[in-house]
Amino acid sequence: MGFSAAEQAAMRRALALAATPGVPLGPNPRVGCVLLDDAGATVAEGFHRGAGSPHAEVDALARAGDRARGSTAVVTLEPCNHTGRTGPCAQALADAGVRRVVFAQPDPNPTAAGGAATLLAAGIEVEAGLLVDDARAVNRSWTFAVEHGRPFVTWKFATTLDGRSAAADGTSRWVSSAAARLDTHRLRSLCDVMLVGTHTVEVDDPLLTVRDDDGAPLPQQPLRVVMGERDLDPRRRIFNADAETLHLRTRDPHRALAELYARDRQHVFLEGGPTLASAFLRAGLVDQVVAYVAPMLLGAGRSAVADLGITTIAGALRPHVTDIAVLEATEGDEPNVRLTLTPGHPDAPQPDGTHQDGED
Ligand code: AOF
Ligand code: ZN
Repeated sequence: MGFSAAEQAAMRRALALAATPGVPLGPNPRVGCVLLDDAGATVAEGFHRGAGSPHAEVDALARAGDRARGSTAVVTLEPCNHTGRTGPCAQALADAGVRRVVFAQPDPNPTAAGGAATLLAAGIEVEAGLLVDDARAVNRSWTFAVEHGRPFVTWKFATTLDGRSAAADGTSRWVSSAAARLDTHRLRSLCDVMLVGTHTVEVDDPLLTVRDDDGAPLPQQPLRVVMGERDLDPRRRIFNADAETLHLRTRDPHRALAELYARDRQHVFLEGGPTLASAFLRAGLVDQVVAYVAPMLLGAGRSAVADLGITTIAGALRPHVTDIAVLEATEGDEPNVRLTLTPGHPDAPQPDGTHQDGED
């Protein structure tokens, strides 16, 4: 069999539909669907607009009406097989008389999977895998979270040339440049959790919201999460009305991530201090590192990450650099460098197999 040129073009279109700007971040993946007639012409298009709204296939079927009969459905994700917030798409496609279904990514969600088998049992031709890598990339955090049973973790930190994140007296504003801070807000907006420890809340009193160039909070905010066992002063800025806040009374990264996954969270932006960063690194629970390096020297002060249990150079963690960007200088600033890295071998043993607790 294989995929026709029209199907390949339709899948590219479906991927673009899936990534339509403005769809809110939420528990559901982004999905696009294009219905083709026998000649390969588009009958209708659809996409998913977030949890609770119709799935992409149902959206396209509704637009096609009777013209869906005999068509080929090109979908970025395996049609679902379950009744969740909405009904099963596999059944909807069969009921509409669709002849053939081409999808990119098999649904990794055990609750929803099985649509391909249902379609085949209904006598519909099914082919999978077209542009699967692109489809996974559209829903990178969702795919990761569902496959690993925990959110993806991006650890972000700002450091001086000598690896310090605060001066000896504890002051840390501002290590990175205005351009770097703005860039951080852009990255925050791609995540659904901002995570710090109780120590950071006590010492820095951060807002942890996503703000625009003028400092105004954006309408959609990640959940602010503080982990650690100590009580927090309710007057801290993190408890203001700009976003929701959750205090997780644990110091264990595994437990924190399990709790966040249970709350449908898929991408954690870890901005805690050195102890929390160290706890996540030791537990092997950092999936991406974003480091802003400022041309500044302190010579003393808090290091960006606490002890990792590494005593010799051979034991160093050596993440791979996946991107280097220069954030151009603005008035009164020097250029900063942003390094993006991934842990070298996700399954490689960590320097210390046990996970250490952290509270900052
Ligand atoms: C599809 N098409 O457009 C989407 C699918 O709670 P529900 O009912 O919205 O179901 C969410 C699950 O359904 C989600 O985790 C994923 O497995 C699948 N999403 N499936 O056929 C769609 N958004
Ligand atoms: Zn569905």
